[in-house]
Amino acid sequence: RPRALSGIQPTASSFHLGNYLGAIRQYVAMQETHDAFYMVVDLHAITVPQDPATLRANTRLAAAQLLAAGLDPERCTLFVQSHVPEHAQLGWLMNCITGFGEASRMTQFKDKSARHGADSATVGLFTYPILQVADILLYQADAVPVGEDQRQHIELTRDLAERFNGRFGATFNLPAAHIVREVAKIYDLQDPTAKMSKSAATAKGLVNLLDEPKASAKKFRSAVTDTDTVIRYDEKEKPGISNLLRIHSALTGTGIAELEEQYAGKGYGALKTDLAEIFVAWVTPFRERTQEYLGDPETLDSVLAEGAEKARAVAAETLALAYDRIGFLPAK
Ligand code: AQP
Repeated sequence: RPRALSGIQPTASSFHLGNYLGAIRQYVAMQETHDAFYMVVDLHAITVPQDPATLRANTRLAAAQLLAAGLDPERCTLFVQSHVPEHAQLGWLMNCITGFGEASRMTQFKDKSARHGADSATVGLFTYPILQVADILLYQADAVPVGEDQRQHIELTRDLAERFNGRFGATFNLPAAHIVREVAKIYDLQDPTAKMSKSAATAKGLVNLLDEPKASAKKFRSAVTDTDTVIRYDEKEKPGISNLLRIHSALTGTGIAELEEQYAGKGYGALKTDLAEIFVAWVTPFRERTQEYLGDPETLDSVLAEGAEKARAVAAETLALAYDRIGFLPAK
């Protein structure tokens, strides 16, 4: 089986619909086709300030949501990044083969540092894509399921793997991004030209999975659309309607063309109301399952401990090979 690897940050009190459709759904599907490794990336979370108690709680919460979404510890390896020290260790090697200019071209750093203020952005935030490179290469991953915003980081991963292999001999597998076009970028419900994101301009545009479903339904019903009345997929002219159609299609499995037919002659209100109901029907059991996993932290922690053990076995082997290739003297 090919290998898959991905990670998600424990930086919020809930995942949002963009995280779910863009990434987590693919994690679940790839359990069937790949030898899959998924992690809660707490090392990445601390690239921006975190309150320790909140970070710890959000890490368990992230794991509970991943299980509630359908990850099965029997069919994938689920773990917490800091439980596998090889990530930070290989991260250092990757830092040492990355050009400063190359790292400076990462657009996410530009966006995020602008948001936090250039002077208060940390060096960790600057080098986080390089740690992500190590995350992926440690598992010799073939496929990395992510949203569109991560494409540049997967390209960096391939560049650095090729560079290392070229300098020191074949060490790392070259991975490819696994991006599902239709859900690669879910947009903010209030600003359908901006990515749905936890740092959204207004809370009204962000659909959090653990929010009260009634509140999320209201957000769908008041989604920003256009002044036309025809329900038609057109990303340029109708970004709001196109976003709603894509979400509808992803949650129901109905093709976009079929949806256009289904809503022919109906108003925007019908689409919004239906979508609100579809979302509530999906999210209600998801929230219940998350609470069940959270209610049993001992089981949750032992799932994560077993995952870390399985992950370490693979990571340690790759790190040992990379240490040898780069010329480190073996410890006796
Ligand atoms: N809007 C989105 N559409 C599709 N995929 C998305 N992802 C995030 N937003 C969307 C994907 O979710 C995965 C986990 O992302 P992360 O843990 O790195 O979270 P993030 O990117 O920090 O999430 P936000 O909300 O976008 O955070 P900020 O506001 O800090 O930028 C990734 O695979 C990501 O592509």
